[in-house]
Amino acid sequence: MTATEAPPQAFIGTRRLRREDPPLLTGESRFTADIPAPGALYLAIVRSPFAHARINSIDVSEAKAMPGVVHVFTGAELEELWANPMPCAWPVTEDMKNPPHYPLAISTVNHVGDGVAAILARSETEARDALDAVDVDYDSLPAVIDLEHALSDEVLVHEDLGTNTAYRWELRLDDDAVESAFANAAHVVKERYVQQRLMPMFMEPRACLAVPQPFGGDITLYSATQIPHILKVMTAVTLGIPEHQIRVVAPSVGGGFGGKLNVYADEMLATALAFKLKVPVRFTEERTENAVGTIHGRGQIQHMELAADADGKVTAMRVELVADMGAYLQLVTPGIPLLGAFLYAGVYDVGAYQFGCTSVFTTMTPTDAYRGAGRPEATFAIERAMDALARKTGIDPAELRARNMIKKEQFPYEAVTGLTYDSGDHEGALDRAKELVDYDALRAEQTRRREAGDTKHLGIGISSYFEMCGLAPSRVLASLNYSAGGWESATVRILPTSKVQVVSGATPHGQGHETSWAMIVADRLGVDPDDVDVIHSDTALSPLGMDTYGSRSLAVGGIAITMACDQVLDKARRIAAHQLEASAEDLEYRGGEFSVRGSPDKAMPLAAVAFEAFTAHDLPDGEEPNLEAQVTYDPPNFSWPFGTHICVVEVDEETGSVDLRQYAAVDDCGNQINPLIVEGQIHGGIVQGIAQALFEEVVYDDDGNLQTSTLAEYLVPSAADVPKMDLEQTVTPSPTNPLGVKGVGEAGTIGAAPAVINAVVDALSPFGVTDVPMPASPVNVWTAIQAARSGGAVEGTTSGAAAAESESATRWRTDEESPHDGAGQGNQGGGS
Ligand code: MCN
Repeated sequence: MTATEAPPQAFIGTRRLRREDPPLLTGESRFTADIPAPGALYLAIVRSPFAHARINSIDVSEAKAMPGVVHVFTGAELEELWANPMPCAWPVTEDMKNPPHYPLAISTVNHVGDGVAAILARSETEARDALDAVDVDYDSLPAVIDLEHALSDEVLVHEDLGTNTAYRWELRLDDDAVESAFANAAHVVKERYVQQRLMPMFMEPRACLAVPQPFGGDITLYSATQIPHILKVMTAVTLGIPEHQIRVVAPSVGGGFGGKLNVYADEMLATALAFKLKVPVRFTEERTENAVGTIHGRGQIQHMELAADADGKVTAMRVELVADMGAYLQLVTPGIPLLGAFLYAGVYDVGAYQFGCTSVFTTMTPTDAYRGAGRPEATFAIERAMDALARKTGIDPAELRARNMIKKEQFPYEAVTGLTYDSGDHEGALDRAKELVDYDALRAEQTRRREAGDTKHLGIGISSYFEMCGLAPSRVLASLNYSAGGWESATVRILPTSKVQVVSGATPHGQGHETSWAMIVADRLGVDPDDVDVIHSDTALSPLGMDTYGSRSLAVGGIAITMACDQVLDKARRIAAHQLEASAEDLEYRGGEFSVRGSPDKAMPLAAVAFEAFTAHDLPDGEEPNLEAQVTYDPPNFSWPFGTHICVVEVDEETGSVDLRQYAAVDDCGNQINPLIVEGQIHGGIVQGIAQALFEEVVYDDDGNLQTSTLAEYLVPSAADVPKMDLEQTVTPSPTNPLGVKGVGEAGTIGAAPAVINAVVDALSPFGVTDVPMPASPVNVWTAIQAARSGGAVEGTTSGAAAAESESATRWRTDEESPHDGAGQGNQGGGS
């Protein structure tokens, strides 16, 4: 086999059980808090109870005298430890405002939970007991929790900035085309959606442990992080410690969901103090601390406008966002809305496109990446707006989508945003999803039940999505001002005993990489997956890496591994040819053995070649010993997975409760390495989308106090809340990488929320309801019904004008009945 020949696939595509699971299920996995560190001091952080306040003074004397307390430091006392403020790696515009953010606030606190003092004690209990003994004198300042009000700059979060606007970013490619499409539109819909804030909820909250090494000033930082490599660089930059003296290890992480794609104050404090005091320092977050100290996700207000012709073909769209940055810019906070900017056109062939985003500071916990990061928000908006257009035109939502979808033959497709979509078959996914739920029968049942006056209303919601993942080509990231590349690195080496070691720069935290990577290597090299050891998440063993997020690990890291395998095999072929006294071109590689074409007795197993490479007694001239290759791969394009999800709900008009009756998802992530893992990723992702649609919401009161700081108030769905799902996949390989794969880690989350909310709104359309705010909790649903009945608007939703539409007007109209309202005369009040 040469590197370009397709290897026989024995493992890729099989449902191999995850090797990661036995230690996780039997409690043998080692999490950060399990790592022993004799003599470690426990770090506890005194956090602001105010959303916004000036610090007048901090009295630590009482806390210092508490049992077990060794040190207490204020922000001012530690100022000298920081070479730089906490990092933000995505300055999206030249003039972006980025207020200095230090691990402990020095003069002003800007959200509940902002750290003001650090306590180090001999035990965790003693450290936490001393928290209340620190006496901070604050002057409280007004909170800023309403995004649209924040824009007015009436109350400034950071007074020195003179504005609450962090940046304004636009994608305006052809304004004339957009204006003309809207001027000539037969239908216009204008919608306003609210993406509520969400909290990443891990099995293990964040934890870290910084251990100074005995000699030479080196330090090891163990952290429940998704990004050990990025964390190493950023620790060096923030603390001014030479990067080569820092080793970062991510043991079992307990899930990340984007929330551990960050650099946190506690990580910097633990490392800086361990380095300064020459003693291990450990920090483990409590669940309530997690609610204020770890980033939140989403937090956007979206204005969507679609222009369409008389047949419902979208001719242009305008998107305008207000994005909540929270109190500070964390690692990639500003870039999150931009990741969505390229996806608001969804799976549709839209004529012209305009996007603008204004990002504002508020006095709430900073936002940042949360599973999907910008892309679920974009998909939600376009998929809700397509349903609004369906109502406006009277065209069935499935039919309207099919009319607008990019056709299979149009791929590779140059999108209006300038990006190239690699491959897709959107109508195929939509058709299959419709079959899975028996769409026509459902619509017939819906009509029957409405006519019979059923108080449980059947709703059907569709969401077709496109995802931009496999982050990403470094040059594209450069054009978005991202401060790092999008490559990934891998080393493959065959040991003298023929076992294989893979060193991966991707850093799994629940995605099953060890299993997947072993399957790729086993097929590529013709070995047993059990003979492949996968090393990751330790910067001493895997010094090069860009880590795991953005569903990039397979489409970037997996390809690096594939290419490294090919290079190892090429070298093995040269050594085998030398040993067999044949030319390399005459060798075949099958079943783990090289043989000379036409002379099957002249053969040499890979194991023997590996041993020859190790002893180096008889290698070809100029050939280096050992079988090893290191590859750093920068992809030429993103990968573009897609799919259609259909959710079927029954909504009780008397209680407002939503019963998820059926959920069907047809996803396409190209060729699959392990369909079992793919299904698990989709399943978990969908649950997170359902959670946003029906359950989860971060709530602050007017003074900026978090009202949902425990799991009693922040409603995370349990297994019992989720229906059995019909999961199917179509396979449309990506033409941009040798495995034909696309990412899948965020797909479910991206597709799910709009499918659920479209179903709820569809169920309630007889009342004239055109929007229900997320989460569609019983109270929100019930309120929407009552508001529609009384002709009023629901707070935070589209206007009541739409809600007041009559029952007959909101049934799906036929094309003939569709009112072709004149140019630009869409429903200005919102809704459809
Ligand atoms: N896979 C496959 N075939 C494909 C695509 C993927 O077999 N065509 C497999 C891969 O080999 C890998 C897994 O699916 O084992 C996910 O791969 P990929 O789509 O490349 O995504 P990443 O590994 O980069 O994971 C990141 C993604 C993100 S961004 C979040 S957030 C997320 C997620 O994955 N957080 C998770 N999945 C999670 N799963 C768990 N259990 N916990 C989290 O915190």
